[in-house]
Amino acid sequence: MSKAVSDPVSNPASNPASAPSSAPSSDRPDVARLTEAAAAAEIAELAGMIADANRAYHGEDAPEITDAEYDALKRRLQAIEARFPALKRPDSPTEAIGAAPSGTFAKVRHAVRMLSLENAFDDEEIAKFDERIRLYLGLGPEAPLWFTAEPKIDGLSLSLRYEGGKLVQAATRGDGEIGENVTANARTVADIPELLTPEAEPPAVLEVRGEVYMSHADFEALNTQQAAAGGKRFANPRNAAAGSLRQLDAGVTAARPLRFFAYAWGEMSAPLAATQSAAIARLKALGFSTNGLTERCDGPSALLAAYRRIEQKRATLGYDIDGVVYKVDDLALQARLGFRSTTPRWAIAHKFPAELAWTRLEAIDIQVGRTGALSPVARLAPVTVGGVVVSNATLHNEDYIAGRSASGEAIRDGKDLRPGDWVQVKRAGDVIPKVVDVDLARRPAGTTPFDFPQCCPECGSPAEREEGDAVRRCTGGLICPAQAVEKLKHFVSRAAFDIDGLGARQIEMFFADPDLGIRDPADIFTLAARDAANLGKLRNRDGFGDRSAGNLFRAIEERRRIGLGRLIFALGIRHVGEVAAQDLARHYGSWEALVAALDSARPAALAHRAADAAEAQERRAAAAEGRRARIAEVRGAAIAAAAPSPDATAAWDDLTGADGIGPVLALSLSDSLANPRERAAIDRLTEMLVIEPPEARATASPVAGKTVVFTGTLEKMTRAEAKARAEALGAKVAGSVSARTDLLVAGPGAGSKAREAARLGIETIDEDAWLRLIGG
Ligand code: D41
Repeated sequence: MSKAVSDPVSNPASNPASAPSSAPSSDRPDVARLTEAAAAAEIAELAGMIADANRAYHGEDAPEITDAEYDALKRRLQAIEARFPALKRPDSPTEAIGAAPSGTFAKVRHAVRMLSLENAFDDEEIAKFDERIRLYLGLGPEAPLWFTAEPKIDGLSLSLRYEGGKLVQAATRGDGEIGENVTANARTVADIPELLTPEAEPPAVLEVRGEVYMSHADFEALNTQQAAAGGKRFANPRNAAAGSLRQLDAGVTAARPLRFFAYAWGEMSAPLAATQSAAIARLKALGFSTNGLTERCDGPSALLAAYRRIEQKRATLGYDIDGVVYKVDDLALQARLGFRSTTPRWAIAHKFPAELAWTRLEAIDIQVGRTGALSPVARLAPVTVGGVVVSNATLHNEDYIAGRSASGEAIRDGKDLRPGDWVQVKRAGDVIPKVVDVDLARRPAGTTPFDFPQCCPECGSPAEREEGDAVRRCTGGLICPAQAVEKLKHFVSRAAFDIDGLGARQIEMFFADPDLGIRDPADIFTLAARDAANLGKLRNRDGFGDRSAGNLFRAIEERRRIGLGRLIFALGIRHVGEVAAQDLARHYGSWEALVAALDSARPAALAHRAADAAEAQERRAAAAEGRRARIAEVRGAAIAAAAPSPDATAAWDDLTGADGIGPVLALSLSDSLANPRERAAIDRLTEMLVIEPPEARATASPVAGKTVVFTGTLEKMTRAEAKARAEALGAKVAGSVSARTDLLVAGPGAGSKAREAARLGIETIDEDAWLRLIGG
């Protein structure tokens, strides 16, 4: 097909009837003659063809239809929607203003992870930031410690890779590890140089990181233009920048006035400089825009002064900023400080205060989440807060609505919230807006306090609150459709199974369609087989064509092989986040070992649950009687009464002793695997998977997997730094010496621990030997 197709809407008979099925067919009836049923069928078909075309455009395979054909498909869909507005789907491709559905760009693994920033909201947190760094580095309060302060641009971060001074790749941040390849689009941004300035001697490999943003003036002009063309307006410059960068058609990005500030770097074949400020100057020399308001500051008071100066200029900058970023200037110190799981210890974002607005609370809706939590949501009369129209806000939980905290203290001076009230809404940066105050003087007559539901609004099961939990939860488990669908969404999410083409939207559609039989995760892996056997046909529904169905089946097939940590996280068990899931994976090494340990530990888990209940009761009794609670005694008695076997106790102790695993998480995990319905669903799933063992952390290091104890005085680094570095190299750091200790690092003044190590025959070295061992 090379011939352009004339507009099938205005001239339906102009195209010969030889077009393949993937092209806009010519023999479609005049829109004016369509029955409603025929229109509904055709809308689904056209949406499927457009979705297929979008995927083909971005997959390996070349586009199968021409641009003109693609436009014709869209125009016909628009024409049908115009005649039958009631049939228009909220996710219609005619509504997409740019933001391509995620998953249509190729994925890119960042050579060096893109970290996030810790946030601070007040001056005190900045003083603590400085203190923490001094403590970690072992610097006294008087030792010089320089920082940089720079505006925090409210855009989206981008990583640009240069090889031999030439731009070879641009990737969005994504989850920090994997982003999307937007190279063609980035090349159209004027501030992004195609070639680095040769005179500045660019390193052979250099990844430059920074923020893509849009100025206020360009944003206004774009919205005026969008409105004139009948398109949707963007809510703010940030959304406009994101939507423009993530265009499938780089030609569209080129027409959007995007800008870029460079502020950091990833992989490099040679260091840029010795300090943050010099590195930024070097980036400028290499051809990048850098922010001219960046300053060097010698401590917290200078940082706060810089913050005030930047805040003063905020309104006249001409682009959005949402705070000031502080970074340790000396790059050698940055390297020593390193990072926690996702944020560097050497940087912090000092955010500007949140924006506030008053509006009417129209209704309180209850949403049911993955773990059954009933979350109240405020439906608001739309109001602009800090440049964004807000119509929903979180109300946290039932106590928050009632005007008291879980421990009974007053919130908002005890004022409750009722539908019809005038409420104050707060929006801080990118966080979800909150309702923070209510004006009782404007409360309409005849209102009553909000009656928080005692039953799940989705499945009718009782909704209960556990001891000490502010949240009321649906007890329906997987019989609750809301929990089931949220669990499925979590299961396919990016940090879990991350199945291409199967996102939250598709899960909603599949779940709503009983014929497809997607109820729990295992059903995803039987979808292709059932489709082949004509049981749950995916094709010709929900916008899926033959090709897109095939692509989805392939993407699902690719995920049959899954890492143990991802699998554990994907199960969506309460309290088991990404980090804990990886910790569990490393601790047990295999799915079978984890399950066997949990089964074995179950009686001890139940004993601890009984002990928790006894402890809570004892605390209440003690408070009432004005005496001290006998917690250890009561717990001991409860556990003795349950009498778990020594094996069960050992399995439980091993679980709760694992890195990062506490008793709350352990109980939640134990409950999930002991629940017959959940266990059956999990067993059915795991039988269909190939579960890969976790990679040992930093296996190349000589201390990986070793248990190390530090004792005595360390002279070259603080205890915190020693522990963090050892852990970064894959070692476990323990507080006391036992038979499981592999190595004792003893400084001057080492006492009982050194003697215990000698008695057990454990290798003992001094700090210098330790530094030689870990290579510095
Ligand atoms: O202007 C910004 N938005 C900005 C973001 C900045 N000036 N500096 C940043 N520095 C970092 C580190 C310290 C991690 C290199 C950042 C960000 N990160 C960042 N932006 C979004 C996530 C992280």
